[in-house]
Amino acid sequence: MWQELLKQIQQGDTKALARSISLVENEKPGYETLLQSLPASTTKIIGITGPPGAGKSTLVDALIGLLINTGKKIAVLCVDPSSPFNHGAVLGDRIRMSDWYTHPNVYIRSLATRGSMGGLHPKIIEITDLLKAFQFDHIIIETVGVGQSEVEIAGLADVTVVVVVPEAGDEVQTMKAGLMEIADVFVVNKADRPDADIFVRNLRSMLAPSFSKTYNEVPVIKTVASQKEGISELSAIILDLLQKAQLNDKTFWLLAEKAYYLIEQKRMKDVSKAELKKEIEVCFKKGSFNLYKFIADK
Ligand SMILES: Nc1nc2c(ncn2[C@@H]2O[C@H](COP(=O)(O)OP(=O)(O)O)[C@@H](O)[C@H]2O)c(=O)[nH]1
Ligand SMILES: [Mg+2]
Repeated sequence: MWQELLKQIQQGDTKALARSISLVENEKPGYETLLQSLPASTTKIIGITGPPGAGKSTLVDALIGLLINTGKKIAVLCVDPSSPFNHGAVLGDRIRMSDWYTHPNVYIRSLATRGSMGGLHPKIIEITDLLKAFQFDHIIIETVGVGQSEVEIAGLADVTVVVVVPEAGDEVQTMKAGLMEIADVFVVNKADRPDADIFVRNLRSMLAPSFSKTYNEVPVIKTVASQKEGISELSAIILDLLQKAQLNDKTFWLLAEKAYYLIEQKRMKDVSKAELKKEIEVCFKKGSFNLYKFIADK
């Protein structure tokens, strides 16, 4: 079954792609074989992250509009951990990206995290790799940057775009260090707001070489996504960064990051807390229980 699916995916069958994503999401029999059969791919991932309401979906919508003009095939994965039941995210994104839902060269899929608070979707790495097998020209992943998830997206994307909005002038000062570290590009969206220029200036000075050497090349771009302003500049920068992201040290760090995450998941797969509790109880009642010895014997 998976052989047929893989063949269909490679031939550009979006229904087969959707089916294989469900297969992996639900860990249906054969999903591991399918994943292990995926051919090597060089498609790069564009990550777009930032707080809820910053205009990420609107921005992605505008970016699709630019990229599609050049005849490219594009996949978009929207991951919204703030909506465990998905409805909100799907509806909102569907309206915002409505132009593209029926376009033959665009594939949009929304995912919600299940169960966990925040963070990325548990199967995001695998789903991204399925998309890579389809041979899209660009894969865009939109995630909500809350808590740790913005750091996680950095381990997934070859180029990470952090979207922020101009707030009170000194908001930049309190911006989470996490966002600073992962951004390859900063987008100040909603630049139609009054304090946009002050905000951009503060952000730039914060990113200036005097602040830290590492950040001195992070571009800051002003956009008004709802008016499609600043999009071509952003797109040019992203394409340039993607070009530079060809096989370098970061490529292997990204793969190591993914391997680490997958190994961790695999290890924990057979561990059930309820089962542990039962075993501990038995051990404990035998007397002189030692937690470390218990773990070592596992
Ligand atoms: N004023 C203004 N509103 C915008 C801009 N970009 C997006 N919006 C609006 O901001 C709201 C949230 O946008 P959305 O793309 O869903 O944000 P997301 O949660 O980051 O994906 C929507 O009502 C958009 O129409 C912008 O540049 N200026
Ligand atoms: Mg969104």
